[in-house]
Amino acid sequence: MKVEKIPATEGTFNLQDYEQAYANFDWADVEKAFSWYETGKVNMAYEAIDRHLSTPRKDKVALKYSDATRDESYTFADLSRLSNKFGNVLKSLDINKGDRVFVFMPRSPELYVSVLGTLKVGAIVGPLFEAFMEGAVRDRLEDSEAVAIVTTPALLPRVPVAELPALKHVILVGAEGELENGQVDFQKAMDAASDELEITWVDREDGMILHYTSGSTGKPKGVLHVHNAMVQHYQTGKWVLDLQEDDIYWCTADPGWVTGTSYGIFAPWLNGATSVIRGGRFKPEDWYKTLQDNKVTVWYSAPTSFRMLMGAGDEFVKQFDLSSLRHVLSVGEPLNPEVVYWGLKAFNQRIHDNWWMTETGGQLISNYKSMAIKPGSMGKPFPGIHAAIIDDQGNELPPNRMGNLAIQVGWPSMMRQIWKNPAKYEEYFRFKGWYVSGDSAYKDEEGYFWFQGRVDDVINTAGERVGPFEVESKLVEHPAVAEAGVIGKPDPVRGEIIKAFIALRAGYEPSEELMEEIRRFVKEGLAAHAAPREIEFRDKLPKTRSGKIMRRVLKAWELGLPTGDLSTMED
Ligand code: 6R9
Repeated sequence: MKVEKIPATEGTFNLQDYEQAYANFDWADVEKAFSWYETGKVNMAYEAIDRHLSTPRKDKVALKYSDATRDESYTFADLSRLSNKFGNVLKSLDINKGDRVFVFMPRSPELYVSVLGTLKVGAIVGPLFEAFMEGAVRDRLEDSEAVAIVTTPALLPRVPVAELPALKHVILVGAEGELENGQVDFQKAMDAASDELEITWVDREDGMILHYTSGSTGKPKGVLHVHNAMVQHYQTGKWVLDLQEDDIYWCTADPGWVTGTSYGIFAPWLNGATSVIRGGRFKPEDWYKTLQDNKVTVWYSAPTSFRMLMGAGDEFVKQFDLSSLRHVLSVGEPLNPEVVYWGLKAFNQRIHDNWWMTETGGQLISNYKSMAIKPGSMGKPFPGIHAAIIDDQGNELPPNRMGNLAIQVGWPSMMRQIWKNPAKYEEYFRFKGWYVSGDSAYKDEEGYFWFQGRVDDVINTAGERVGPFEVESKLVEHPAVAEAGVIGKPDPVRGEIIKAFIALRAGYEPSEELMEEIRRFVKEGLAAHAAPREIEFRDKLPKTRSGKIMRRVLKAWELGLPTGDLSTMED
């Protein structure tokens, strides 16, 4: 296959020669960058924030936050002080090392301070999307036996406190009026807390953050990362994000998604960069203004956002001065070549695609500034990462053969546990020595990797991973729904949209109104992004003899493709 290449760029980038860097790389060398290399005292929050206080970065802006009503800057010293205070708030509630503390609120400085303060007392952070509805919140808090949640009065009704025996404290940001037993006023507690804190030192292998993510079956799984992940966050921040001292960096991801923590919190601050955080919802004008007004130099976003910006038109972009940009990156789903060419035209930047997962904790395959880009490819493995395509027996395949994208085990930010589910964890490692991603891909003869799809049925809509099973389970809770099968249907803007095939219960007739009602039911019961944009009523759904809905058959029908082997399908 002949593919066009966009030539390498230069600049301040320090991975000058990929091949050589790859050959000479050793994670052990990266460890020397951390203070624990000398002191033996480990804590992610210390390395990301407090370590900089003995350097000129102390008074540098770490967090530049804005939304419709706020515009605030926090230095590394400010974040150190505030997270110390929050650490003391948690200590006063007897929250300690290993306890799970969830954050459930819109992006705000308080959210970032809460994450850092939680880490400082050695507790494990569990970030949630503000869009989660009660059921989604319950599943996660229940499974992890969280002891505290930081949230807002507006979101509080979605926290089923009475059904969560382990949950002892609800910390309310923006609390008003009388509080109930177990509720804490964030601001009052912060005001009263000392800004000096004895950081809880942990082991590099101790739990740090718990991200719940969807699989194709069952409930969401809790992916546990440890403090040692910082080794990967730091070095990929240097070589993939290309963070330099004077950069103004903007990662558009919410901390509810792993990109919003690994690369929205850890990587930039470990590298001492200024991080821009924009609150509120996506609006093209708002985003371009954020880039322009903050003079953003490094911008990390997702294909779905780039596609929406592209959709807003080329004339629109020209109204903004985006000349500060020097490096643009994308993750979350396949980056269409069309979007890469648009980036060149619209703001004269290559968009650098990279690939990784919640489970991998950090970037594994990337396009680097120093490398030619083949639009449509995810790039090449990061130094220290051995990626390969393996067949269903675990054998490595030669170039240009599609198979399972797998990574040799042993990189610093690899997940260490699926919370309380060792069997699920082991499934990823079913071939000795390999982590199997669940994605299919191939590698070309030059070592570039090309994404092909999910091996399982997980849907990726606008960068959000949605397990079909979760949506189906919610659908069948509706009184009119007998059975539901949910698939991702290719969509030019969102990557995929959720399409539901529904068989109705007797006595119910298909109608527009019913469709709307069912959609609303999922939206309110699960999350807005999980609600099916398309619904098709059918008399019967294709199922296996053991009763599993055959999504691949639904998908084949939808796309007009051959259905493949139907031997397991019920009559
Ligand atoms: C970081 C993140 C992981 C899944 C992954 C794959 C898809 C991510 C991609 C990509 C094509 C890319 N994905 N990056 N597909 N090209 N550059 O996205 O984590 O939310 O866990 O999703 O997303 O299918 O397996 P997560």
